[in-house]
Amino acid sequence: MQPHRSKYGNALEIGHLIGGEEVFEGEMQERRNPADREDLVARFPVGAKETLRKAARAAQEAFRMWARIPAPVRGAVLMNLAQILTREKETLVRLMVREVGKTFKEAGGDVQEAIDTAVFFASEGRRLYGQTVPSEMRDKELFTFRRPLGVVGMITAGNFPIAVPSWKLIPAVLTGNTVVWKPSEDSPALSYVFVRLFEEAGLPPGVINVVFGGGKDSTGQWLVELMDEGLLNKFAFTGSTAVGRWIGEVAGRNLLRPTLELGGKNPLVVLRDADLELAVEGAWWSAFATGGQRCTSAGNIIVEAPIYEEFKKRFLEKTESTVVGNPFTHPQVTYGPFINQRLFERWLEHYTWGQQEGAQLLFGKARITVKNPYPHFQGDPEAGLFGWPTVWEARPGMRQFEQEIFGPTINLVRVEDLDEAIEAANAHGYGLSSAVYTNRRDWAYRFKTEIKAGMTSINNSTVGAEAHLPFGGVRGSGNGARESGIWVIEEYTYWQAVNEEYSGRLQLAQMDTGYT
Ligand code: UN1
Repeated sequence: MQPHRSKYGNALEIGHLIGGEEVFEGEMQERRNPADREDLVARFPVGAKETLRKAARAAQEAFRMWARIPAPVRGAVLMNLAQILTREKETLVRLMVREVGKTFKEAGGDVQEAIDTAVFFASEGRRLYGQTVPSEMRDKELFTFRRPLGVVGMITAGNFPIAVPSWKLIPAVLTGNTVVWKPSEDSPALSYVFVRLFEEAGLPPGVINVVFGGGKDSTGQWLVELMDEGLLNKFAFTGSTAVGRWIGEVAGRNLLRPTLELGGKNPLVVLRDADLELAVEGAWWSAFATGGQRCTSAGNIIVEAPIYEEFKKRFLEKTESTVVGNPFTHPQVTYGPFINQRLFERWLEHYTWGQQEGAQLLFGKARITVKNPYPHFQGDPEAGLFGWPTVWEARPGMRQFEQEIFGPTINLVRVEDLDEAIEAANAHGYGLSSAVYTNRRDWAYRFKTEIKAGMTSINNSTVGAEAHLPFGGVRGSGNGARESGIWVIEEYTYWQAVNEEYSGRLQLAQMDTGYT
Protein backbone atom coordinates (compact mmCIF):
# COMPACT_ATOMS: atom_id res chain seq x y z
CA MET A 1 0.00 0.00 0.00
CA GLN A 2 1.17 3.53 -0.75
CA PRO A 3 1.75 5.28 2.56
CA HIS A 4 -1.32 7.44 2.86
CA ARG A 5 -0.72 10.84 4.42
CA SER A 6 -3.08 13.65 5.17
CA LYS A 7 -3.02 16.74 7.34
CA TYR A 8 -4.24 14.48 10.13
CA GLY A 9 -1.35 12.00 9.98
CA ASN A 10 -0.50 8.66 8.40
CA ALA A 11 -2.77 5.71 7.80
CA LEU A 12 -1.96 2.52 9.68
CA GLU A 13 -1.96 -0.89 8.01
CA ILE A 14 -2.71 -3.29 10.84
CA GLY A 15 -3.43 -6.99 11.29
CA HIS A 16 -5.08 -9.13 13.94
CA LEU A 17 -2.84 -9.81 16.93
CA ILE A 18 -2.77 -13.51 17.71
CA GLY A 19 -0.26 -15.11 20.03
CA GLY A 20 2.04 -12.12 19.60
CA GLU A 21 1.98 -12.36 15.79
CA GLU A 22 0.41 -9.84 13.47
CA VAL A 23 -1.90 -11.82 11.21
CA PHE A 24 -3.32 -10.51 7.93
CA GLU A 25 -6.18 -12.93 7.41
CA GLY A 26 -9.39 -11.84 5.70
CA GLU A 27 -10.55 -9.09 3.44
CA MET A 28 -9.15 -5.63 4.18
CA GLN A 29 -11.53 -2.92 5.42
CA GLU A 30 -10.96 0.77 5.92
CA ARG A 31 -11.58 3.06 8.81
CA ARG A 32 -11.94 6.68 7.83
CA ASN A 33 -12.07 9.79 9.97
CA PRO A 34 -15.80 10.33 10.58
CA ALA A 35 -15.34 14.12 10.51
CA ASP A 36 -13.49 14.01 7.19
CA ARG A 37 -13.99 10.96 5.00
CA GLU A 38 -10.94 11.92 2.90
CA ASP A 39 -8.70 10.95 5.80
CA LEU A 40 -7.88 7.24 5.84
CA VAL A 41 -7.02 6.24 9.42
CA ALA A 42 -6.45 2.50 9.13
CA ARG A 43 -6.73 -0.57 6.96
CA PHE A 44 -7.44 -3.80 8.79
CA PRO A 45 -8.58 -7.33 7.96
CA VAL A 46 -11.89 -8.93 8.91
CA GLY A 47 -11.50 -12.13 10.88
CA ALA A 48 -13.18 -15.41 9.95
CA LYS A 49 -14.38 -18.08 12.36
CA GLU A 50 -11.11 -19.92 11.96
CA THR A 51 -9.16 -16.74 12.80
CA LEU A 52 -11.14 -16.52 16.03
CA ARG A 53 -10.52 -20.17 16.87
CA LYS A 54 -6.81 -19.61 16.33
CA ALA A 55 -6.96 -16.62 18.70
CA ALA A 56 -8.88 -18.65 21.31
CA ARG A 57 -6.31 -21.43 21.14
CA ALA A 58 -3.49 -18.91 21.53
CA ALA A 59 -5.31 -17.49 24.56
CA GLN A 60 -5.77 -21.00 26.03
CA GLU A 61 -2.08 -21.67 25.58
CA ALA A 62 -1.10 -18.34 27.16
CA PHE A 63 -3.50 -18.97 30.06
CA ARG A 64 -1.46 -21.95 31.23
CA MET A 65 1.53 -19.65 31.71
CA TRP A 66 -0.18 -16.36 32.70
CA ALA A 67 -2.41 -17.82 35.44
CA ARG A 68 0.76 -19.05 37.18
CA ILE A 69 2.45 -15.63 37.24
CA PRO A 70 2.06 -14.20 40.76
CA ALA A 71 -0.69 -11.59 40.90
CA PRO A 72 1.65 -8.81 42.20
CA VAL A 73 3.86 -9.40 39.15
CA ARG A 74 0.84 -9.20 36.86
CA GLY A 75 0.00 -5.96 38.67
CA ALA A 76 3.47 -4.61 37.95
CA VAL A 77 2.77 -4.94 34.22
CA LEU A 78 -0.26 -2.71 34.74
CA MET A 79 1.85 -0.15 36.60
CA ASN A 80 4.13 -0.04 33.56
CA LEU A 81 1.06 0.29 31.37
CA ALA A 82 -0.16 3.28 33.39
CA GLN A 83 3.20 4.97 32.85
CA ILE A 84 3.29 4.18 29.15
CA LEU A 85 -0.28 5.40 28.64
CA THR A 86 0.63 8.62 30.44
CA ARG A 87 3.66 9.05 28.19
CA GLU A 88 1.60 8.33 25.06
CA LYS A 89 -1.51 10.21 26.15
CA GLU A 90 -1.21 13.01 23.63
CA THR A 91 -0.63 10.61 20.72
CA LEU A 92 -3.59 8.48 21.74
CA VAL A 93 -5.79 11.55 22.12
CA ARG A 94 -4.91 12.80 18.63
CA LEU A 95 -5.59 9.38 17.17
CA MET A 96 -8.91 9.21 19.01
CA VAL A 97 -10.05 12.61 17.78
CA ARG A 98 -9.21 11.43 14.28
CA GLU A 99 -10.58 7.91 14.44
CA VAL A 100 -13.89 8.41 16.28
CA GLY A 101 -14.40 12.19 16.11
CA LYS A 102 -14.36 13.01 19.81
CA THR A 103 -13.22 16.40 21.01
CA PHE A 104 -9.67 16.68 22.39
CA LYS A 105 -11.03 17.29 25.88
CA GLU A 106 -13.25 14.23 25.87
CA ALA A 107 -10.61 12.06 24.23
CA GLY A 108 -8.28 13.14 27.04
CA GLY A 109 -10.87 11.97 29.54
CA ASP A 110 -11.22 8.65 27.75
CA VAL A 111 -7.48 7.92 27.90
CA GLN A 112 -7.26 9.21 31.47
CA GLU A 113 -9.96 6.76 32.52
CA ALA A 114 -7.78 3.91 31.27
CA ILE A 115 -4.76 5.31 33.12
CA ASP A 116 -6.81 5.55 36.33
CA THR A 117 -8.03 1.99 35.84
CA ALA A 118 -4.49 0.71 35.32
CA VAL A 119 -3.27 2.54 38.44
CA PHE A 120 -6.18 1.19 40.48
CA PHE A 121 -5.63 -2.45 39.48
CA ALA A 122 -1.83 -2.37 39.49
CA SER A 123 -1.74 -2.57 43.28
CA GLU A 124 -4.82 -4.78 43.38
CA GLY A 125 -2.43 -7.54 42.36
CA ARG A 126 -1.14 -7.32 45.93
CA ARG A 127 -4.64 -7.44 47.39
CA LEU A 128 -6.42 -10.32 45.68
CA TYR A 129 -7.39 -11.47 49.13
CA GLY A 130 -8.95 -14.77 50.04
CA GLN A 131 -10.13 -15.72 53.54
CA THR A 132 -9.25 -18.08 56.33
CA VAL A 133 -12.39 -19.68 57.70
CA PRO A 134 -12.69 -21.67 60.97
CA SER A 135 -13.51 -25.35 60.55
CA GLU A 136 -16.17 -27.10 62.63
CA MET A 137 -13.66 -29.87 63.27
CA ARG A 138 -10.38 -30.04 65.11
CA ASP A 139 -7.05 -30.00 63.33
CA LYS A 140 -8.53 -28.77 60.13
CA GLU A 141 -8.21 -25.41 58.32
CA LEU A 142 -10.37 -23.83 55.67
CA PHE A 143 -9.37 -21.22 53.09
CA THR A 144 -10.79 -19.43 50.08
CA PHE A 145 -8.81 -18.45 47.00
CA ARG A 146 -9.75 -16.43 43.96
CA ARG A 147 -8.97 -18.26 40.72
CA PRO A 148 -9.04 -16.95 37.16
CA LEU A 149 -11.80 -18.18 34.84
CA GLY A 150 -9.74 -18.84 31.70
CA VAL A 151 -10.27 -17.30 28.28
CA VAL A 152 -12.52 -14.24 28.11
CA GLY A 153 -14.29 -13.20 24.89
CA MET A 154 -14.82 -9.45 24.63
CA ILE A 155 -16.77 -7.18 22.30
CA THR A 156 -16.66 -3.41 22.77
CA ALA A 157 -18.19 -0.33 21.16
CA GLY A 158 -16.29 2.52 19.51
CA ASN A 159 -17.68 5.46 21.51
CA PHE A 160 -15.23 4.92 24.39
CA PRO A 161 -12.48 3.19 22.45
CA ILE A 162 -9.84 3.10 25.19
CA ALA A 163 -11.73 3.59 28.49
CA VAL A 164 -14.37 0.89 28.08
CA PRO A 165 -11.96 -1.80 26.80
CA SER A 166 -9.66 -0.92 29.72
CA TRP A 167 -12.49 -1.68 32.20
CA LYS A 168 -12.54 -5.20 30.81
CA LEU A 169 -8.98 -5.94 29.74
CA ILE A 170 -7.24 -4.62 32.85
CA PRO A 171 -9.13 -6.55 35.57
CA ALA A 172 -9.29 -9.64 33.33
CA VAL A 173 -5.52 -9.88 32.93
CA LEU A 174 -4.79 -8.77 36.49
CA THR A 175 -6.75 -11.74 37.80
CA GLY A 176 -4.88 -14.14 35.48
CA ASN A 177 -7.26 -14.55 32.56
CA THR A 178 -6.42 -14.29 28.88
CA VAL A 179 -8.49 -12.61 26.20
CA VAL A 180 -9.87 -12.73 22.67
CA TRP A 181 -11.07 -9.22 21.94
CA LYS A 182 -13.14 -8.09 18.96
CA PRO A 183 -12.95 -4.31 19.17
CA SER A 184 -15.32 -2.02 17.36
CA GLU A 185 -14.73 -1.60 13.63
CA ASP A 186 -15.02 2.12 14.40
CA SER A 187 -11.76 2.13 16.34
CA PRO A 188 -9.36 -0.50 14.96
CA ALA A 189 -6.26 1.71 15.08
CA LEU A 190 -6.75 2.68 18.73
CA SER A 191 -7.43 -0.92 19.72
CA TYR A 192 -4.31 -2.11 17.96
CA VAL A 193 -2.12 0.58 19.51
CA PHE A 194 -3.62 -0.08 22.95
CA VAL A 195 -2.68 -3.77 22.83
CA ARG A 196 0.79 -2.94 21.52
CA LEU A 197 1.23 -0.71 24.60
CA PHE A 198 0.20 -3.61 26.87
CA GLU A 199 2.93 -5.65 25.16
CA GLU A 200 5.46 -2.87 25.69
CA ALA A 201 4.47 -2.86 29.36
CA GLY A 202 5.52 -6.50 29.56
CA LEU A 203 2.33 -8.42 28.85
CA PRO A 204 3.39 -11.74 27.29
CA PRO A 205 2.24 -12.67 23.76
CA GLY A 206 -1.13 -14.39 23.58
CA VAL A 207 -2.54 -12.89 26.80
CA ILE A 208 -4.59 -10.36 24.82
CA ASN A 209 -5.47 -11.39 21.27
CA VAL A 210 -7.28 -9.08 18.90
CA VAL A 211 -9.44 -10.13 15.97
CA PHE A 212 -11.03 -7.35 13.94
CA GLY A 213 -14.50 -7.46 12.46
CA GLY A 214 -16.12 -5.31 9.80
CA GLY A 215 -19.42 -3.58 9.24
CA LYS A 216 -21.52 -6.33 7.69
CA ASP A 217 -19.48 -9.37 8.73
CA SER A 218 -20.31 -11.82 11.49
CA THR A 219 -17.02 -11.81 13.39
CA GLY A 220 -18.72 -10.69 16.60
CA GLN A 221 -21.40 -13.35 16.27
CA TRP A 222 -18.81 -16.05 15.64
CA LEU A 223 -16.85 -14.97 18.70
CA VAL A 224 -19.99 -15.34 20.83
CA GLU A 225 -20.59 -18.78 19.32
CA LEU A 226 -17.14 -19.93 20.44
CA MET A 227 -18.82 -20.31 23.84
CA ASP A 228 -20.75 -23.23 22.31
CA GLU A 229 -17.46 -24.83 21.26
CA GLY A 230 -16.15 -24.66 24.81
CA LEU A 231 -13.36 -22.28 23.79
CA LEU A 232 -14.37 -19.42 26.09
CA ASN A 233 -14.92 -19.32 29.85
CA LYS A 234 -16.42 -15.86 30.16
CA PHE A 235 -17.90 -13.16 27.94
CA ALA A 236 -17.85 -9.39 28.41
CA PHE A 237 -19.85 -7.12 26.13
CA THR A 238 -20.66 -3.42 25.79
CA GLY A 239 -23.31 -2.63 23.19
CA SER A 240 -27.02 -2.82 22.44
CA THR A 241 -29.63 -4.47 24.62
CA ALA A 242 -30.81 -6.71 21.76
CA VAL A 243 -27.33 -8.15 21.16
CA GLY A 244 -26.68 -8.36 24.92
CA ARG A 245 -29.81 -10.43 25.41
CA TRP A 246 -28.65 -12.91 22.80
CA ILE A 247 -25.14 -13.10 24.29
CA GLY A 248 -26.79 -13.73 27.66
CA GLU A 249 -28.71 -16.65 26.15
CA VAL A 250 -25.62 -18.23 24.62
CA ALA A 251 -23.66 -17.72 27.85
CA GLY A 252 -26.57 -19.15 29.87
CA ARG A 253 -26.78 -22.38 27.93
CA ASN A 254 -23.05 -22.78 28.50
CA LEU A 255 -23.41 -21.97 32.20
CA LEU A 256 -21.22 -18.89 31.91
CA ARG A 257 -21.88 -15.58 33.65
CA PRO A 258 -21.40 -12.76 31.17
CA THR A 259 -20.78 -9.09 31.85
CA LEU A 260 -23.36 -7.16 29.83
CA GLU A 261 -23.22 -3.36 29.66
CA LEU A 262 -26.15 -2.35 27.51
CA GLY A 263 -28.24 0.64 26.54
CA GLY A 264 -29.83 3.40 28.54
CA LYS A 265 -32.57 6.01 28.38
CA ASN A 266 -31.25 8.03 31.24
CA PRO A 267 -33.62 10.46 32.94
CA LEU A 268 -32.53 13.81 34.32
CA VAL A 269 -35.13 15.31 36.64
CA VAL A 270 -35.29 19.01 37.50
CA LEU A 271 -37.42 19.78 40.57
CA ARG A 272 -39.07 23.11 41.33
CA ASP A 273 -36.47 24.27 43.85
CA ALA A 274 -33.42 23.44 41.68
CA ASP A 275 -30.59 25.84 40.94
CA LEU A 276 -31.72 26.45 37.35
CA GLU A 277 -28.41 27.60 35.97
CA LEU A 278 -26.67 24.50 37.26
CA ALA A 279 -29.50 22.28 36.01
CA VAL A 280 -29.50 23.81 32.52
CA GLU A 281 -25.76 23.35 32.16
CA GLY A 282 -25.85 19.78 33.48
CA ALA A 283 -28.81 18.84 31.28
CA TRP A 284 -27.19 20.36 28.20
CA TRP A 285 -23.94 18.49 28.83
CA SER A 286 -25.77 15.23 29.55
CA ALA A 287 -27.64 15.59 26.25
CA PHE A 288 -24.93 16.78 23.89
CA ALA A 289 -21.53 15.70 25.23
CA THR A 290 -20.00 13.24 22.74
CA GLY A 291 -22.96 14.17 20.50
CA GLY A 292 -25.20 12.05 22.74
CA GLN A 293 -23.20 8.95 21.81
CA ARG A 294 -22.63 7.72 25.36
CA CYS A 295 -24.58 5.00 27.09
CA THR A 296 -24.84 7.47 29.99
CA SER A 297 -26.20 10.36 27.87
CA ALA A 298 -29.49 11.80 29.07
CA GLY A 299 -32.56 10.67 27.11
CA ASN A 300 -35.34 12.62 28.84
CA ILE A 301 -35.22 15.82 30.86
CA ILE A 302 -38.17 15.72 33.20
CA VAL A 303 -39.10 19.11 34.62
CA GLU A 304 -41.68 20.10 37.23
CA ALA A 305 -44.50 22.34 35.99
CA PRO A 306 -43.80 25.53 38.00
CA ILE A 307 -40.35 25.96 36.45
CA TYR A 308 -41.00 24.23 33.13
CA GLU A 309 -41.36 27.29 30.90
CA GLU A 310 -38.38 29.06 32.42
CA PHE A 311 -36.23 25.93 32.18
CA LYS A 312 -37.28 25.37 28.57
CA LYS A 313 -36.39 28.95 27.61
CA ARG A 314 -32.95 28.76 29.20
CA PHE A 315 -32.25 25.26 27.90
CA LEU A 316 -33.06 26.30 24.34
CA GLU A 317 -30.79 29.33 24.67
CA LYS A 318 -27.98 27.09 25.84
CA THR A 319 -28.67 24.59 23.04
CA GLU A 320 -28.44 27.37 20.45
CA SER A 321 -24.91 28.08 21.66
CA THR A 322 -23.77 24.50 20.92
CA VAL A 323 -20.90 24.41 18.47
CA VAL A 324 -20.74 21.44 16.10
CA GLY A 325 -18.00 20.52 13.66
CA ASN A 326 -14.71 18.83 12.97
CA PRO A 327 -13.01 18.52 16.39
CA PHE A 328 -9.57 17.95 14.91
CA THR A 329 -9.42 21.19 12.94
CA HIS A 330 -11.74 23.15 15.28
CA PRO A 331 -10.98 21.99 18.82
CA GLN A 332 -13.54 24.30 20.44
CA VAL A 333 -16.58 22.36 19.13
CA THR A 334 -19.00 20.86 21.65
CA TYR A 335 -19.31 17.70 19.63
CA GLY A 336 -18.21 16.19 16.35
CA PRO A 337 -19.67 13.75 13.82
CA PHE A 338 -21.63 10.54 14.22
CA ILE A 339 -19.17 7.74 14.79
CA ASN A 340 -20.76 5.65 12.05
CA GLN A 341 -23.49 5.55 9.42
CA ARG A 342 -25.69 3.15 11.39
CA LEU A 343 -25.99 5.52 14.36
CA PHE A 344 -26.67 8.43 12.03
CA GLU A 345 -29.48 6.56 10.28
CA ARG A 346 -31.12 5.59 13.53
CA TRP A 347 -30.95 9.17 14.72
CA LEU A 348 -32.47 10.39 11.46
CA GLU A 349 -35.28 7.87 11.83
CA HIS A 350 -36.34 9.29 15.16
CA TYR A 351 -37.34 12.52 13.41
CA THR A 352 -40.10 10.49 11.75
CA TRP A 353 -41.16 8.86 15.03
CA GLY A 354 -41.48 12.29 16.57
CA GLN A 355 -43.70 13.57 13.79
CA GLN A 356 -45.84 10.41 13.72
CA GLU A 357 -46.47 10.44 17.45
CA GLY A 358 -47.07 14.14 17.90
CA ALA A 359 -43.95 15.16 19.76
CA GLN A 360 -43.12 18.82 19.27
CA LEU A 361 -39.81 19.73 17.69
CA LEU A 362 -38.43 22.72 19.59
CA PHE A 363 -34.99 22.89 17.97
CA GLY A 364 -33.08 21.01 15.28
CA LYS A 365 -33.22 20.27 11.57
CA ALA A 366 -31.77 16.78 11.16
CA ARG A 367 -28.50 16.48 9.22
CA ILE A 368 -26.25 19.51 8.87
CA THR A 369 -25.35 20.11 5.23
CA VAL A 370 -24.34 23.06 3.06
CA LYS A 371 -27.99 23.45 2.06
CA ASN A 372 -29.22 22.90 5.60
CA PRO A 373 -26.64 24.95 7.48
CA TYR A 374 -26.34 25.08 11.23
CA PRO A 375 -25.26 28.55 12.39
CA HIS A 376 -22.53 27.33 14.73
CA PHE A 377 -20.86 24.79 12.48
CA GLN A 378 -17.11 24.67 12.02
CA GLY A 379 -15.42 22.77 9.21
CA ASP A 380 -16.96 21.12 6.15
CA PRO A 381 -20.40 19.68 6.96
CA GLU A 382 -20.36 17.42 3.88
CA ALA A 383 -17.09 15.76 4.92
CA GLY A 384 -18.85 13.62 7.53
CA LEU A 385 -22.23 12.97 9.12
CA PHE A 386 -23.14 15.78 11.50
CA GLY A 387 -26.43 16.36 13.27
CA TRP A 388 -28.19 19.45 14.57
CA PRO A 389 -28.55 19.55 18.32
CA THR A 390 -32.17 18.50 18.62
CA VAL A 391 -34.72 19.24 21.33
CA TRP A 392 -38.26 17.84 21.52
CA GLU A 393 -41.16 18.20 23.83
CA ALA A 394 -42.37 14.65 24.41
CA ARG A 395 -44.39 12.45 26.74
CA PRO A 396 -44.00 9.00 28.29
CA GLY A 397 -45.26 6.29 25.98
CA MET A 398 -43.79 7.84 22.84
CA ARG A 399 -41.14 5.79 21.08
CA GLN A 400 -38.55 8.52 21.38
CA PHE A 401 -39.27 8.73 25.12
CA GLU A 402 -38.70 5.00 25.59
CA GLN A 403 -35.97 4.05 23.12
CA GLU A 404 -32.29 4.83 23.18
CA ILE A 405 -31.33 7.03 20.23
CA PHE A 406 -27.56 7.53 20.69
CA GLY A 407 -27.29 10.89 19.00
CA PRO A 408 -27.62 14.61 19.77
CA THR A 409 -31.28 14.50 20.77
CA ILE A 410 -33.11 15.23 23.98
CA ASN A 411 -36.75 15.30 25.08
CA LEU A 412 -38.18 17.82 27.51
CA VAL A 413 -40.99 16.31 29.53
CA ARG A 414 -43.34 18.34 31.73
CA VAL A 415 -44.66 16.77 34.94
CA GLU A 416 -46.90 18.09 37.72
CA ASP A 417 -45.05 16.95 40.84
CA LEU A 418 -42.36 14.75 42.37
CA ASP A 419 -44.47 11.58 42.21
CA GLU A 420 -45.10 12.05 38.51
CA ALA A 421 -41.43 12.93 37.97
CA ILE A 422 -40.26 9.67 39.52
CA GLU A 423 -42.89 7.71 37.63
CA ALA A 424 -41.78 9.26 34.33
CA ALA A 425 -38.12 8.71 35.20
CA ASN A 426 -38.85 4.98 35.50
CA ALA A 427 -41.27 4.74 32.56
CA HIS A 428 -38.91 3.00 30.15
CA GLY A 429 -37.21 -0.36 30.00
CA TYR A 430 -33.70 0.69 30.97
CA GLY A 431 -31.89 1.52 34.20
CA LEU A 432 -28.34 2.73 33.65
CA SER A 433 -27.74 6.31 34.79
CA SER A 434 -30.05 8.97 36.28
CA ALA A 435 -29.90 12.43 37.79
CA VAL A 436 -31.96 14.79 39.91
CA TYR A 437 -31.51 18.52 40.49
CA THR A 438 -32.91 19.69 43.83
CA ASN A 439 -31.66 21.30 47.02
CA ARG A 440 -34.20 19.47 49.19
CA ARG A 441 -32.54 16.49 50.87
CA ASP A 442 -35.84 14.65 51.33
CA TRP A 443 -36.63 14.92 47.60
CA ALA A 444 -33.13 13.80 46.66
CA TYR A 445 -33.54 10.88 49.06
CA ARG A 446 -36.84 9.85 47.50
CA PHE A 447 -35.33 10.02 44.03
CA LYS A 448 -32.24 8.00 44.80
CA THR A 449 -34.21 5.29 46.59
CA GLU A 450 -37.07 5.03 44.06
CA ILE A 451 -35.27 5.42 40.76
CA LYS A 452 -34.47 2.17 38.97
CA ALA A 453 -30.88 2.80 37.90
CA GLY A 454 -27.40 1.51 38.55
CA MET A 455 -26.03 5.06 38.83
CA THR A 456 -27.57 8.23 40.21
CA SER A 457 -26.31 11.82 40.32
CA ILE A 458 -27.60 14.44 42.71
CA ASN A 459 -27.13 17.94 41.25
CA ASN A 460 -24.86 16.58 38.53
CA SER A 461 -25.10 15.33 34.95
CA THR A 462 -25.93 11.75 33.98
CA VAL A 463 -22.48 11.26 32.40
CA GLY A 464 -18.99 11.10 33.80
CA ALA A 465 -18.79 8.10 36.12
CA GLU A 466 -15.47 7.85 37.95
CA ALA A 467 -13.16 4.93 37.25
CA HIS A 468 -13.28 3.38 40.73
CA LEU A 469 -17.05 3.27 41.22
CA PRO A 470 -19.17 0.32 40.07
CA PHE A 471 -20.47 0.99 36.55
CA GLY A 472 -23.53 -0.80 35.24
CA GLY A 473 -27.28 -0.91 35.20
CA VAL A 474 -30.47 -2.75 35.96
CA ARG A 475 -33.38 -3.89 33.75
CA GLY A 476 -32.57 -3.51 30.01
CA SER A 477 -29.22 -1.87 30.80
CA GLY A 478 -27.43 -4.99 31.90
CA ASN A 479 -27.44 -8.22 33.84
CA GLY A 480 -26.26 -6.82 37.16
CA ALA A 481 -22.55 -7.43 36.55
CA ARG A 482 -20.50 -4.36 37.40
CA GLU A 483 -17.39 -2.96 35.76
CA SER A 484 -14.83 -0.65 37.34
CA GLY A 485 -13.65 -0.49 40.90
CA ILE A 486 -13.16 -3.47 43.16
CA TRP A 487 -16.54 -5.01 42.30
CA VAL A 488 -15.38 -6.13 38.86
CA ILE A 489 -12.96 -8.67 40.38
CA GLU A 490 -15.99 -10.81 41.19
CA GLU A 491 -16.78 -11.05 37.48
CA TYR A 492 -13.38 -12.37 36.40
CA THR A 493 -12.69 -14.91 39.15
CA TYR A 494 -14.35 -17.83 40.87
CA TRP A 495 -13.99 -18.80 44.51
CA GLN A 496 -12.20 -21.99 45.37
CA ALA A 497 -12.81 -23.34 48.90
CA VAL A 498 -9.89 -25.42 50.16
CA ASN A 499 -9.87 -27.56 53.30
CA GLU A 500 -6.70 -28.94 54.82
CA GLU A 501 -6.92 -31.90 57.17
CA TYR A 502 -4.13 -32.29 59.78
CA SER A 503 -5.81 -34.86 62.06
CA GLY A 504 -4.63 -37.89 60.13
CA ARG A 505 -8.19 -39.23 60.25
CA LEU A 506 -11.20 -39.13 57.96
CA GLN A 507 -13.32 -36.55 59.77
CA LEU A 508 -16.79 -36.04 58.40
CA ALA A 509 -18.29 -32.56 58.26
CA GLN A 510 -21.70 -32.32 60.01
CA MET A 511 -21.23 -35.83 61.47
CA ASP A 512 -17.95 -35.76 63.38
CA THR A 513 -18.38 -32.28 64.80
CA GLY A 514 -19.08 -33.38 68.37
CA TYR A 515 -22.54 -31.80 68.28
CA THR A 516 -24.40 -34.86 67.00
C1 UN1 B 1 -20.17 4.42 27.69
O1 UN1 B 1 -20.79 5.31 27.12
O2 UN1 B 1 -20.19 3.24 27.23
O3 UN1 B 1 -19.69 7.75 32.65
C2 UN1 B 1 -19.32 4.61 28.88
C3 UN1 B 1 -19.37 8.09 31.52
C4 UN1 B 1 -18.05 7.57 30.98
C5 UN1 B 1 -18.20 6.19 30.44
C6 UN1 B 1 -19.31 6.01 29.45
N1 UN1 B 1 -17.08 7.60 32.05
O4 UN1 B 1 -20.07 8.79 30.82
